[in-house]
Amino acid sequence: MPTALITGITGQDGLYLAELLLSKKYEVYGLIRGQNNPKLDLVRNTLPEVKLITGDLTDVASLVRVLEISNPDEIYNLGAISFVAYSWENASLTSDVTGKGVLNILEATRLFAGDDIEKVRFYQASSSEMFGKVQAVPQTESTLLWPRSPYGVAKTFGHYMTINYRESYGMHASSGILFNHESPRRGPEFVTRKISQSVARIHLGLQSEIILGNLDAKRDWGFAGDYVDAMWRMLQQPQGDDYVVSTGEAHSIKEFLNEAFAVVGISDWSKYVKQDSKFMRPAEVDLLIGNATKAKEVLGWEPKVSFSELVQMMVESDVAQQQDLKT
Ligand code: G4F
Repeated sequence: MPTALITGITGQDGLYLAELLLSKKYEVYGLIRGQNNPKLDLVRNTLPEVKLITGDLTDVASLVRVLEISNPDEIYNLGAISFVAYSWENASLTSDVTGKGVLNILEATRLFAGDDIEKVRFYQASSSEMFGKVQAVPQTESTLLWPRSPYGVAKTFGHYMTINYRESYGMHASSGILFNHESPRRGPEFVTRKISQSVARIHLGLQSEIILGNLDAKRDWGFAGDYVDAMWRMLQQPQGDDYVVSTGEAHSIKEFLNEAFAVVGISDWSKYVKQDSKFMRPAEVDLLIGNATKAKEVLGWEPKVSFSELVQMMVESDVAQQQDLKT
């Protein structure tokens, strides 16, 4: 039975990945940051088979201890401060966790594995946010990185560190450059879930409007459940490498609104949507769209859920959830 350690187990991707690995008969350990984590009960209730260990990406010694306890064959580093807008207000903390945290777990792995470093396989959750002010459309593994947020800069550091450990120590280290991926488990601070939850509440008469920022920004949105499968496939390859994971389709926030309101039978949503500059960003990334040809050819990976199906899944889930809360 292979063993996997997942950092960021309480997040959307952590849960989907743990489910996938458990279905493949892995023993799964999850790193948690100890006290007062509001999502801990969610993991305990949804996936009681996952073994939780306390540690912190900013503390190398704690990571070495976690590796000694879990003795993993595969490490999935999904832990990060992942809300881009927050990273301008907390740039230093974001750099410590999202950037230097990657170095810490790579170094802890090197210390833990010693001469057996090639036996431990490592996945780094890199991000399309690294492309920022895009230098080519669509973006591939070799497109120049030009991050536009402290979060993007931190992810870029983690991406290059992962490559560096692969090249310096022969580590089986892969970097998945994942474009936006969403689901009913997405946090409500992200725009897709903010919209799906608000549309559900408007439909049920619980809310009158949604206040958003830039409606023209475009994203390449896929389904998180599909994307964790790409992570696993990367670690089954003979060598570590970098892969773009995306749908190859970009849609604007306005298109997301069209689809979401259509699910509850509303075609003209203009009276429900307001804009406020507080949701605008100091620097925006306007056209993220990925070319996942390499993932398709090497990993045999393709997205299964379409944009319309994703929006429908999210709105229907939120309608059901809001109805439950009402009763
Ligand atoms: O949903 P978002 O906050 O996601 P963002 O910034 O693209 O980041 C997500 O995807 C990245 C992959 O590229 C991940 F690395 C990252 O961790 C995260 O998962 O914002 C999407 C777009 C932005 O252009 C933003 O300006 O939506 C626009 N937007 C418009 N109104 C809004 C809002 N975003 C949020 N969060 N809230 C709004 O009211």
